[in-house]
Amino acid sequence: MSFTIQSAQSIFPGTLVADIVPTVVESFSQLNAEDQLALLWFAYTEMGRSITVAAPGAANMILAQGLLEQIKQMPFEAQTQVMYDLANRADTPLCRSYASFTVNIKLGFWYQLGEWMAQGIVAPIPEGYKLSSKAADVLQAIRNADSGQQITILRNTVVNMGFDPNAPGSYKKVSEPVSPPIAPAFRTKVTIEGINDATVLGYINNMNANDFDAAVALFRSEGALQPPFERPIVGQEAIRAYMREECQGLKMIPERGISEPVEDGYTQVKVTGKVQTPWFGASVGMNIAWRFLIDPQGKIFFVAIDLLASPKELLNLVRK
Ligand code: EQ3
Repeated sequence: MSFTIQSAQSIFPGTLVADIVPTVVESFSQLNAEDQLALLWFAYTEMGRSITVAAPGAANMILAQGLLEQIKQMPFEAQTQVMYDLANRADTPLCRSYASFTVNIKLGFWYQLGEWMAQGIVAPIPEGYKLSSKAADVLQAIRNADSGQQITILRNTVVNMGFDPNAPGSYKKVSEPVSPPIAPAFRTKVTIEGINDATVLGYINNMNANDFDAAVALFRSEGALQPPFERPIVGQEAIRAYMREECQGLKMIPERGISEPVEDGYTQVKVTGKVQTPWFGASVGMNIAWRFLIDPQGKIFFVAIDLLASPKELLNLVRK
């Protein structure tokens, strides 16, 4: 039997992922716009007490500046309407512009609105606002999640806002500046207990160095990368576009792994560890598994990145 992208998806089937994330994102999407916005405000301010969000780099925010300035000039009522429209995914020019932003610009856009809400420049959530009981349940579910899961929930709700006339997952976004790869002399090299596979180590080291061309070259031309809770991204070009958009400044801290031969000369490798995003730095380490399928030529045929259900899963390196 030869592997297909579909059959590769089920390597290491015993990996327990954080199902709480899609479940909460789904219940969130069923709330009305007012509750969604208020809930995000409460969740964000509660989280802000324990973890700090880094302000986005100015260069990246230039693309959202026009829209933000436009909102800043509006009276409170119109500002509130814009936020409702975004949550309702209304078809307005502003919602279309928002949808054309990359994930990081969307997050930066809300980060700025949040700052302005706190300063009274943008319409705040009314004092004493009472969440519906459904929304209060969703907030409680977010509280029960660990910090890595919480920021993923927040991210996914924000990403879904606005009006996107294109197919979901198409990477024809407004591009943001890409920082150059770290110079070879300054690169760090990871060690992973139980793993000495050059492809896997090369993947992590190149990702940590922002060297996406080198990381993509490790994939087979029709290879695939599957981000948490998403469908596989297939082919080197699509993977490169995704990495330039989503992987800048990520810090990958793999800890341990297991590697074993499977059929037709392929090798499956599971690595567990942490990933930090530039937004939260070292204050949030997401518990992650990478499930690689390496072909007989040493190229990545498939890699899935999973957000793990609990820290205990970091030690789950069994095959089944
Ligand atoms: C203003 C406020 C608060 C209230 C208003 O009513 C509504 C909204 C929306 C508000 C604002 C909310 C804000 C500002 C939310 C900000 C959230 C942020 C900054 C979230 C950031 C999350 C980042 C995450 C989850 C990054 C995860 C990255 C991972 C797991 C990377 C994994 C990968 C690895 C390891 C690979 O090997 C390949 C690539 C891949 C990316 C998959």
